[in-house]
Amino acid sequence: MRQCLVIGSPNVGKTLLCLRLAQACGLKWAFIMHELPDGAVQERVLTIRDAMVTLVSPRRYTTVGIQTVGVGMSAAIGRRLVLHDSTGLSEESHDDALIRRGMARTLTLMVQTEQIVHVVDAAALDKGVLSPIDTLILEVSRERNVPYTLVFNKMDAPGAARQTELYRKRDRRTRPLMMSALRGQGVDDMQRVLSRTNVVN
Ligand SMILES: Nc1nc2c(ncn2[C@@H]2O[C@H](COP(=O)(O)OP(=O)(O)O)[C@@H](O)[C@H]2O)c(=O)[nH]1
Ligand SMILES: [Mg+2]
Repeated sequence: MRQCLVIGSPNVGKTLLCLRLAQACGLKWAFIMHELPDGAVQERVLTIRDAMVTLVSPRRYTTVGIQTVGVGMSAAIGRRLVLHDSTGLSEESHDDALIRRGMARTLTLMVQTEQIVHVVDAAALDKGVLSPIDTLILEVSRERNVPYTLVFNKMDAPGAARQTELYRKRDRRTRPLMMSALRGQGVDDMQRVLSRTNVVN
């Protein structure tokens, strides 16, 4: 089973993207293993719908620690992928020690994982430029030379299309995959990319 880390800043839609992907793969239930920053493991089985209500939130740092969602890719592909949803990373340290530990665990996984999905809030870009933490994630991923996908999420939000256009003019090498986890748009593309190996965009 291929291990894939879903990484990015807080509140960019990482958790919703994981659940949308599970839904697109036909899962009705999400088996979620929640690794808490203190090392304890909590297992929960939720319907995808309940998971969306419980785990997706406009509050920053709702995901503390690593949430693992097993996603069965299509039978034709016959491959399984394990998505590790992670604590949002930010440049500044956080007052809460649990969140700091969650971030540290995310960084550890970034250098160990077999595949990286890097989620960015397209509407939050400034003049089409990635934030310092997103630039760091992109550079480390390239150094690691594992399949890497840059996802521009929240394409439904005002300004997202313009920011994406500006980004593309600056960086023609990295082709972001555009999606709206909220509306479920772009999930098929995501599935296609994840089911191929050795994809680096
Ligand atoms: N407009 C818009 N909002 C989204 C989208 N994806 C996620 N959100 C919202 O962004 C907030 C954070 O989502 P969440 O998945 O918890 O982000 P995480 O902190 O990166 O895991 C929630 O209020 C979501 O409903 C999207 O594609 N478009
Ligand atoms: Mg989350």
